[in-house]
Amino acid sequence: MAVEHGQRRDGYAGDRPRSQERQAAGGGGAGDGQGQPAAGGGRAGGNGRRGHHLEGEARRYLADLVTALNEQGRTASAAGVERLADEAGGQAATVVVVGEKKRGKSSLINALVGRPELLFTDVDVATSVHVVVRYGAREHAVVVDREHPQGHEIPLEDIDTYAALDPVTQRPRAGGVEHVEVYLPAPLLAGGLALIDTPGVGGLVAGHTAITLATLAKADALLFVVNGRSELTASELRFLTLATQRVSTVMFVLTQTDRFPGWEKVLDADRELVARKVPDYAGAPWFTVSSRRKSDADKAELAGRSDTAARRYQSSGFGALEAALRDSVAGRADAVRLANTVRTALHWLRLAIIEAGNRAGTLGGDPALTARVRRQRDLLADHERRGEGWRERLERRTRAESAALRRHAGDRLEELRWTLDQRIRQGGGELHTQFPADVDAAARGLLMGFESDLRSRLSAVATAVAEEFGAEGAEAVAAELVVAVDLPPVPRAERPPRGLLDQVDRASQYVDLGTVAATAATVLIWPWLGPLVGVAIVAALARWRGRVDERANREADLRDGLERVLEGLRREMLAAADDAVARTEQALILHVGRSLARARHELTAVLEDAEEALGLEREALRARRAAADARLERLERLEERGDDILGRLDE
Ligand SMILES: Nc1nc2c(ncn2[C@@H]2O[C@H](COP(=O)(O)OP(=O)(O)OP(=O)(O)O)[C@@H](O)[C@H]2O)c(=O)[nH]1
Ligand SMILES: [Mg+2]
Repeated sequence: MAVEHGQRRDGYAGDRPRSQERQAAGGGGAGDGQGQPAAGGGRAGGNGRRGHHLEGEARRYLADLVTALNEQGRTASAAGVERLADEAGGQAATVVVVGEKKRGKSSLINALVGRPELLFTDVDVATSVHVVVRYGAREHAVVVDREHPQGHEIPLEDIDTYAALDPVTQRPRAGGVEHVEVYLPAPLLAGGLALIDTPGVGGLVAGHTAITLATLAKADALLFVVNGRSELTASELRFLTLATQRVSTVMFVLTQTDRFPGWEKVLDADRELVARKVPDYAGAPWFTVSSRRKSDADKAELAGRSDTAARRYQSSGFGALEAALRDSVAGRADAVRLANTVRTALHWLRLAIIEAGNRAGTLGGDPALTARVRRQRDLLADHERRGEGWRERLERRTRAESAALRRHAGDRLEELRWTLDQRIRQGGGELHTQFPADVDAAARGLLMGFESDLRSRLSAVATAVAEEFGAEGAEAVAAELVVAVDLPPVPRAERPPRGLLDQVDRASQYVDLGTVAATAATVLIWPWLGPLVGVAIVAALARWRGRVDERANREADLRDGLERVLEGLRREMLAAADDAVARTEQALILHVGRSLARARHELTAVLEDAEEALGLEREALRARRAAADARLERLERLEERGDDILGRLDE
């Protein structure tokens, strides 16, 4: 949704009726929001989300599909569809809010959720860790720290104790905090959004920026916050350049328009800078807002002064921004997730149709069918004979991925060395006290990014293996990869620690990988990746931090400490990668073997049906044939319905 500078108008798009929408008196919003319906309200189902307009239809469809699959005796597939439907509903689109220190990120989030006091915004108190703000029917906050990797609850008023820098020492008020999660029943969040507040880009330079970038790679959109005082800085532009490799949906928000009268000039300069320095984002929309006015509107609304509230809201510029978040981000992510779910469910349905067709054909005593089934059995036998062959191919592929991962780890470590080295060169009074925290956060960010890369590469390997069989007609292998996730031999992590990345979920991740098997692969390999950013790393970082702390007196000591941290990181990353690759390879071998056996079992059953059919009376055969045909027709009608929903979701 591109917003043209110069077309300033605004629509009241909050909780109030459309009749209160008005053209802006000027100055406030730069957007095209035209009074979209409110995002508020809850949906039955407990998570408070309102979801995509086709969600109800898609869910009814999936429920019918589950019934049909169960009737057909395909209970594992039915359970798979149910699980996918559950997962598709609960995920919010994630928006990461980024910007230089003190631009107004936290104030913007407060204004978006209608809670001016939620995140602290004192002039001299900066955000120190990532804060995820998401929907929750019950208001509460959770801190994830070194002592509580599963999180512990705190009152909302205490958020600043865990997520703020001490204004005097410029160090975090509480040590060891990984991130904070805040749950609120705010209408915008109920519409399917989660917002992540981040420490300023120019603050703890390398550290938090690395974490923010890792988060971005899994997020649905980046909201980049600037203010009306000054143009984009070099570090902001550098961040944006790095961001282009990770997220394609970006929205720029110029805030504090009530405070800086010269904001229009700054806006022009910023747009020009982005076009020149970060051309990938040249077409991204800009919104101009005042969080102060939005909060004032909320206060007036609470006091029952609706007209004043509507006026202030309009001049705040939030109408356009909220509409864009709801439609372009939350709505789009919902559509992608629903489409993925329906697409995967359709794949299972098609397997059921093949089976139903086979059975109906068998009951007709069709000799061609018997021959075809025999051929399929031969094909599977052939697969098994060539077992050694595919294993070798799999090994070659995993070796290539290992090598790519090593290169990737090396590149990222070099990038980190460069940034931390710059930090040492910059010097400054607080360098020695801040450096360990910088290194700590940077290392965590690096590992998060590495984990993402590892996961998507291994998913790609699993997909390729499944497709190898799919291509030769044994689609069951791909489906079995999914179904097999439920079977016992797959080791599952006890309860993986609650990492920041788990809070972020990108709707398009399945789409990138394409097929049903990718879904399977993502689920399959997850259990081994949990510990990567978990306990072992946290403990190792604590050790390294201790060492850096001890001797951080001279620049040479800082560099010395840094080198040791980088070396430790390299070792940990490579070991984790080798382990995950080896386990994935083993799992694939196991699952493909099992899938082949199961597919053979099914085909044998069809053959037995065929043999039995030959011995049956003609009359009895006709009745069974009619029932089988009716079942097949029902399934085919379901397929048409699914294709139709998919077509509308993809529009
Ligand atoms: N007048 C006015 N002041 C604002 C507005 N938005 C933010 N501020 C003020 O600007 C200052 C910085 O706002 P924050 O929201 O803390 O900024 P931030 O980007 O989260 O800062 P860091 O967490 O330190 O990076 C605070 O004093 C806010 O009260 C606005 O729209 N209008
Ligand atoms: Mg802040």
